[in-house]
Amino acid sequence: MKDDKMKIEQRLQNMKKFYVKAGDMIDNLPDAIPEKTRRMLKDTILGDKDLKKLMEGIESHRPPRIFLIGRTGVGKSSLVNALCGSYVAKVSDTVSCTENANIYQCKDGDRVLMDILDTRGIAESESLDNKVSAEDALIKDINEFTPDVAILMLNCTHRDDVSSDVQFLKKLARQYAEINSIKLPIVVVINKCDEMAPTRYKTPSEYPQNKIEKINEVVQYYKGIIVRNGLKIENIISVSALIDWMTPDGMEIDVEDIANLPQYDIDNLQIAFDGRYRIEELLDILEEAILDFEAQMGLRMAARLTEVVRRIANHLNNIFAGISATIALTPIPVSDIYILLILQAVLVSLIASLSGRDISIDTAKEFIFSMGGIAGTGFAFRLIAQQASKFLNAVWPGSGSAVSSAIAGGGTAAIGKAAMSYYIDDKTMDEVKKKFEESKEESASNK
Ligand SMILES: Nc1nc2c(ncn2[C@@H]2O[C@H](COP(=O)(O)OP(=O)(O)O)[C@@H](O)[C@H]2O)c(=O)[nH]1
Ligand SMILES: [Mg+2]
Repeated sequence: MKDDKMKIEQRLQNMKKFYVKAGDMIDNLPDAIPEKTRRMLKDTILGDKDLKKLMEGIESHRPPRIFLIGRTGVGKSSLVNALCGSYVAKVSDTVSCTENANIYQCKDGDRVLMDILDTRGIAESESLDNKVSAEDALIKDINEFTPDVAILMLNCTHRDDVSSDVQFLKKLARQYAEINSIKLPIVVVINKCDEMAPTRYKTPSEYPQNKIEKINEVVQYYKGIIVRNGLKIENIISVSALIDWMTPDGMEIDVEDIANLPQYDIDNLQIAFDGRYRIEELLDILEEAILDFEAQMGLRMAARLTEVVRRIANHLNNIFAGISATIALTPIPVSDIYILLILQAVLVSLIASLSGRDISIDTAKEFIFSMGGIAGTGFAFRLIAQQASKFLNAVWPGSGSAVSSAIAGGGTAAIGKAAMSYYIDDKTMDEVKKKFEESKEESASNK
């Protein structure tokens, strides 16, 4: 987890370099690869629209600006950590706008993950007299912040009267739309679901039916208030932001005490217990609610980098499997099998680079050989090619004296999936081999 976190910046840099790397690799393929195949590789990979869009997202994203409104203790700070999957301290000094609001940045190293405007909500304003002017001042602050999305946080464990906050948001949304000519998307998040009875079930997958039903009743209750007040929202969801943290040496620590820890411990906090409930769904909802492409991508980069990587890798895998199948439309004679091997090695190497690792084509070949239980060390590639029958039989039994289109496509896809589970999901070699066998069987049964 922590390892994951530290590598975000490096991984993004690697992914940005991906196109350059892919181009270079194709340019430097051994002469034995026909010009036609090279061109197909280049055109298909570098010209792919979906891949381009994903790359664009990496290139041009900005931290999403999130406006959080909810009473003290409802879990606003915890939600930010839950969304990021790590303890993201507020590094920047909080800028106090009004007595009720402050702005801070969540950071991972030097990288800003999110800009947050945090407010206790209008219900907590001191006096009624103050309320009207405080409200106007707050609306001014929020409009200056121009949030991409507003999150109203409510508490699942007691049914508060939240009408004043709902009315406030309604007024805010109207002004926001007038000033910015786009609507302010509002998402309602009902937190602390884990504390609903029976409270002993904290692990989301173990929530019993009666707990879920009680949670849903609260959702209906709040929904009623929102509808009666005429506030338009994008969505409403019940969640738990519960995460217990521990120091790198395994000491569990109360959230309240985190600030007292040595800085090293704060920077390296780990998840001791993950009680997060429906946070992935909330991320989907937020991504959908945020209208700005760059902010949407920013949210993804902050919260779901591994998913982004997996998506790109999957897409690459399909492209390479397609190319492999195409070049084998005329069955590839065993003596030319290295064309396929090189293609697969390029695929493995690109997948590794997405995971933040820089591996050579030779290392990629080693990886492929090991899938067939063959140690490739020291073999010249040509030599391996001469042994291709043996290799093929180990990797794809029954491929015979020539490689058909289906075998080539399925085989490449299986190698790609194996590379993903090794380099992206950090599985052990044994697990990867198992995965490889499964993928092979899958593709065999699809033939
Ligand atoms: N059980 C449980 N506790 C939570 C949850 N979210 C926050 N808390 C706890 O509630 C307290 C207040 O949370 P905090 O994020 O500081 O609330 P904020 O004042 O809205 O920022 C802290 O002790 C958190 O650990 C949750 O989903 N479940
Ligand atoms: Mg807070």
